[in-house]
Amino acid sequence: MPDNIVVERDGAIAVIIVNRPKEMNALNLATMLELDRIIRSLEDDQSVGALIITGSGEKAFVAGADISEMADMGAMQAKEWARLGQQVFSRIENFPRPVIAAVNGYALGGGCELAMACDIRLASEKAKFGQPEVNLGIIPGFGGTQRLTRLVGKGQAKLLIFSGDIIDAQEALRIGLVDRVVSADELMVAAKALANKMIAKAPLAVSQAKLAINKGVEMDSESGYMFESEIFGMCFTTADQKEGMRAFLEKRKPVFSGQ
Ligand code: CO8
Repeated sequence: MPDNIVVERDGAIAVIIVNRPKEMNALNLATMLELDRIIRSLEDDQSVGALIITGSGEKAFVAGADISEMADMGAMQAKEWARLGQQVFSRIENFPRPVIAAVNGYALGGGCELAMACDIRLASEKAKFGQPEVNLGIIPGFGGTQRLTRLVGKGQAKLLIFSGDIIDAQEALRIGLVDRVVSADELMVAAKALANKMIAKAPLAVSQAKLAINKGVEMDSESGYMFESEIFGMCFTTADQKEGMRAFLEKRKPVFSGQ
């Protein structure tokens, strides 16, 4: 049986490839469970400094949840399927190290939602984005109504979700749905260069900054500032803070230990 998810290692980077190219990498239940298992195992693997998530083949990142599996679902089953997807995507969002989506083609429905669960979205100029669920009589169910609204604001989120429009990478960049657009040939090189740049920084500082942003955005500003100052103080208990500041003062490059 072919793997629905393939993991390739390149140094400290783990590249997760959704691998159902004939089905435009649509997420069926088996693929979602495989993704969950892989993310859990990578969480515990300290040799992994960053993840890149991408799709197999030329055309699609992920074209959504698998429609053939959903067509005959009842309400309870659909709700459970949505909850499972939400939990897996939250696990990706809260992965303790950086996660980059390298969006190589269609990122529709659950595919756009998967990209939004990543920290940073790098898109090929061929990438296309949309939440076309209303064409199927449903709404986004893997966190799209929440993450898209937080990323691009209510107006643009409603424009995309109510219209089902598919937008190109430049428009996605303009509204803030993606963070950088590169040529298709450069996508993986650019994603790996970005991952390696982050991996070279103080690892605890990067993961704590991620925590401060992800948790802080759910809080009122004052609680967010408090949370930030807690984490800021905690950084001063690390060897990497000592090393980073000492290296600056000694005019040399820091050597971080991740401690
Ligand atoms: N599910 C299942 N199969 C798919 C999907 C999908 N989402 N997308 C594409 N495929 C299949 C096609 O059926 C086709 O199969 P076959 O070769 O057997 O006919 C194959 O992939 C190739 O697709 P096309 O022939 O359609 O290729 P095109 O290049 O003409 O079009 C598109 C590419 C534009 C990506 C087109 O396939 C498309 O519109 N796909 C559907 C996109 C979509 O509607 N996505 C949203 C799905 S719903 C969703 O994601 C909700 C998430 C939350 C779920 C909550 C749980 C209840």
